[in-house]
Amino acid sequence: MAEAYTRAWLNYGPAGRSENTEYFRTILCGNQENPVLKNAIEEIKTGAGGMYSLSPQWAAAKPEKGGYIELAVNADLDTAEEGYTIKTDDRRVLISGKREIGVLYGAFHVLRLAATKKSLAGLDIKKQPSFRWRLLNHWDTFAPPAIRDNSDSSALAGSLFFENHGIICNDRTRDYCRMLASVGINGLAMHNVNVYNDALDMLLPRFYAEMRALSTLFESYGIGMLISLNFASPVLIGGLETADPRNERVQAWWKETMDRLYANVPNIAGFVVKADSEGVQGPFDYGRTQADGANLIARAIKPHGGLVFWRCFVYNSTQDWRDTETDRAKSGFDNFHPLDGKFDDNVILQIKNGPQDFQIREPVHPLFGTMEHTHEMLEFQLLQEYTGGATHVCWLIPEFKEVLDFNTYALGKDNTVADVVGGKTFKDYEKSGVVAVANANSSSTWCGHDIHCANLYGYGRLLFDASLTAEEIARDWIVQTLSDHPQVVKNLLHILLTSRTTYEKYNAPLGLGWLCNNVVHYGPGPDVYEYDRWGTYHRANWEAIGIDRTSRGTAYTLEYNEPNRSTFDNIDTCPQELLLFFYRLRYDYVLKSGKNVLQHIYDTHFEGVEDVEVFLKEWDALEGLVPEDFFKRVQQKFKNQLAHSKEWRDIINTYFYRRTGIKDAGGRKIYD
Ligand code: GCW
Repeated sequence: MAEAYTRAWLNYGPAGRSENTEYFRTILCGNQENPVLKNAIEEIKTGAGGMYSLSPQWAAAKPEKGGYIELAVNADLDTAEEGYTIKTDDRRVLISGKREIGVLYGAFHVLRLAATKKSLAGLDIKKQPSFRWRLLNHWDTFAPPAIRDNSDSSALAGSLFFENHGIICNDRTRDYCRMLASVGINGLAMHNVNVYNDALDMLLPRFYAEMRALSTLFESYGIGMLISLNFASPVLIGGLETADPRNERVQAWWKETMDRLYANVPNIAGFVVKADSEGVQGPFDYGRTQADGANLIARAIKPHGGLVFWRCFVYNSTQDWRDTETDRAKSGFDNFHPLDGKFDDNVILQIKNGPQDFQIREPVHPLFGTMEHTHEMLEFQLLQEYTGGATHVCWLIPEFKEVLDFNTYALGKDNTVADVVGGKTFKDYEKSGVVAVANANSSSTWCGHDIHCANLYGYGRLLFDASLTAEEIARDWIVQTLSDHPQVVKNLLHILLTSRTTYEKYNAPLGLGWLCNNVVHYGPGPDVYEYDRWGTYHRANWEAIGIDRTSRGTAYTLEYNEPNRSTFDNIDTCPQELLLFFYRLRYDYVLKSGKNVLQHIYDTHFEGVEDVEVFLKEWDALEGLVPEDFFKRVQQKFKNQLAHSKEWRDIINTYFYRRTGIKDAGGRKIYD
């Protein structure tokens, strides 16, 4: 564990005395025993101390004089369960929650307004989350995988939750919960979805005490505990010979194991399952379907109100590169779509945003909006596995918004991904939601890079209020974390809002993906995946590149609802930024920009590096305007990013130059 760590966006730096100051004199709350309300009171105290050097007093009755913040639970509030209102009258800011958690969210809202220097006078706000479940899946493990414990390449470094084969619950865990609650995250799985060794025992008495301590802490911040489980547990830890979902002893084992777990650990929201995926066992091993598998767990936990988050990342990971028939992009749809209506009501399918694996640009997964009778949840990745590790700034919120705004045309009507996973299209709000692979770890900056915290922050804010713009979110993060100095806001806004496009420029062109190294998924390796077993081939030769996924090729396009199907199936209407995902193109194919594919690749790789040069300059201009230690850490990161973007530029450009023998039209340096 890192000894000291930053406060990220909850630093509550001096906000300067303002009209807001007065309100922070007293906190009126009828019940300071409730753990959630207690946390709200503590948070306001911390905020008032940091921002105004005040120590507000708690009071059970209205103070005689002076400003105050009142916290109240009001079950009649006309909002969803986690909703709240904020109203300012005269000398009082009244925060009302339908339940205690709404009060806590409201308190964080007020603190955010104060920290971003907005007035608390005259407020009349009503809020409720856009999605019922706003989740994180940590991919932490009991012992960090050595190969990934690399501070440059991956945020999968040390774990927030595990150390020396044990489970951690300490002050830092509490601070993490504060951060999550401050942006409305309400559920969290600690362990990686690949569950082996010690992690199998998270269902067993061995860890009840630790799990109980954690889930109780989580609960006081409105966070439900999720547990990742291994489908083969009945064999691996249960002493049975089979994990067949139709076997009665297997069913009984799950029921008993879950009954005991629920009796000992409170606040379990559900279970995350990766099955039949990348070597992990699953129902296919017994000739059963994914629905048989999911329903097995669902039935065992139904009496406890639990949910199964069943992942759709099921594909053949032992493909032969010589096989040109199998298209991995189709596997999610092919394995799950025929099962629509076969899943129990407490099963939610957890579907990655794209059909492959968190590449910087992918089309939206075709399962969204095509399963009318099934609860669907969207899975993003905050962990920058493919998007620059702990080195490259790549702010993902603009991408997340694009995905949420994508029109699936479910039911033949306008229905965005946000509608589908928000429970508006087919199913109910209660089983709706979004999850992301988490990016925080044991590093002193939380995410291995101070600016990466903006991804975690932005994710939570966006899920709570999907109508926020990327710019609004970015601005709040900047001011809460650093400063409202115009130069700081301007430069960082530019960096955040353009960083994804910049990364895409030097990472992989036109939706191609997979030009990276294997395992760490960091750094250029244009042929590394080409002859491997993962089904992710670009098949570049001397004249063309890409896979034809149209109706003339692998027919992936047919998995979409109309009119998306036709749009992608026609090269003239297919979005340009996805052309190499959907088509095999000659290098001299001319894009709408007037450039051919090869020149586009060269140009974007040169531009990407130039963009990072600008980022570095913009950051350098902030010296003296942001805390010095923060400044230095980030400056070093930008230097590393610049060097590494050059590596991307030169390796990718040389790769294509060697393939084609065609020089850059601009005469720039491409190595032979
Ligand atoms: O991107 C891949 C990762 C695996 C991961 C898998 C998944 C946790 O490289 O490490 O396994 O996706 O999503 O299951």
